[in-house]
Amino acid sequence: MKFKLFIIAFISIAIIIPFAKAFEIPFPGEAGFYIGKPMLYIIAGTAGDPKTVGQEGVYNFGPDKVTLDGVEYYDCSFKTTDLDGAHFYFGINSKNGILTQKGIKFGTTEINIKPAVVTIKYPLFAGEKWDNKNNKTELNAKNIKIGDIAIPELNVKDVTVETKVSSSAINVPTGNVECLLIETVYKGNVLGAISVKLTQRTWMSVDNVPVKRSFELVSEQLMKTPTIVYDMELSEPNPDIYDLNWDGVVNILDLMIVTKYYGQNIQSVRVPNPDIDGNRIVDLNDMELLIAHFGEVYKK
Ligand SMILES: [Ca+2]
Ligand SMILES: [Ca+2]
Repeated sequence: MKFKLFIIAFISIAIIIPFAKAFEIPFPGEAGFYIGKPMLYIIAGTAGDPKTVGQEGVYNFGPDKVTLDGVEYYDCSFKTTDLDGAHFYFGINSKNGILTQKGIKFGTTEINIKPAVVTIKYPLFAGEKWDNKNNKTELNAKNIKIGDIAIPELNVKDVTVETKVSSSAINVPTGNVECLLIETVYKGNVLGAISVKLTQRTWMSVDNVPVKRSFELVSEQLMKTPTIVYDMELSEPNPDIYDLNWDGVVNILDLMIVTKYYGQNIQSVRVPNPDIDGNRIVDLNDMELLIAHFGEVYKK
């Protein structure tokens, strides 16, 4: 049995094209969004409930869906034990290779984006830019706080949305990870007079895993420093270190991930991490560890 697995593993090494250094994230298909696979994050900042900083929570991309303005979106949630959680509404458009964002909800605050904006355009690479020039974007916010002012409902029309992508190595509890930083800036005028800027930043690993997300609000008229709405960082590359693709079982698919990176030095943590023993190289030890745990089933 063991011998057979080694044969499969070495054949896999031979057929997989070595990983290119300059990294680009191709459209990974629906499966590449790890739908319904829990990932652990730590809250690194939030103005809403500062005592939650340092708490760990679980992020899930779907699998539940919500219908907003007649279209279905994945309800992506981040939950800790004492939070109702934050929700991000994303749509996957496989035909065009884009991820759209329809809204955000945290506590009682809800932001609906009309129409949904392109949040990731694949393939994703440093230097890429896009904007909403051809769309009139409107933000509808419920129960929002700007500085000390609480506003029950607010419509902001003609919002400009600009996104740029850059390379960024980031240090999170998981380790130092090479990422592509997607920075989206929403700008608009509230009540025709107060300028408000919302910046959403997502750091994506080469394997399309959001390693960190932050969302900040600035209004020069209303506040001296930006308000961190939320800031969350990946806490572990993988809760079950042998189940690299988070599907709940250690099998050939996980072995394929190890073989894909076989022989490579791991300069920055990969997510998921094929360097199982943490010696910075993907080698036979990692493969043996994985094979020793082959067939194990993890409860999610
Ligand atoms: Ca697996
Ligand atoms: Ca290793």
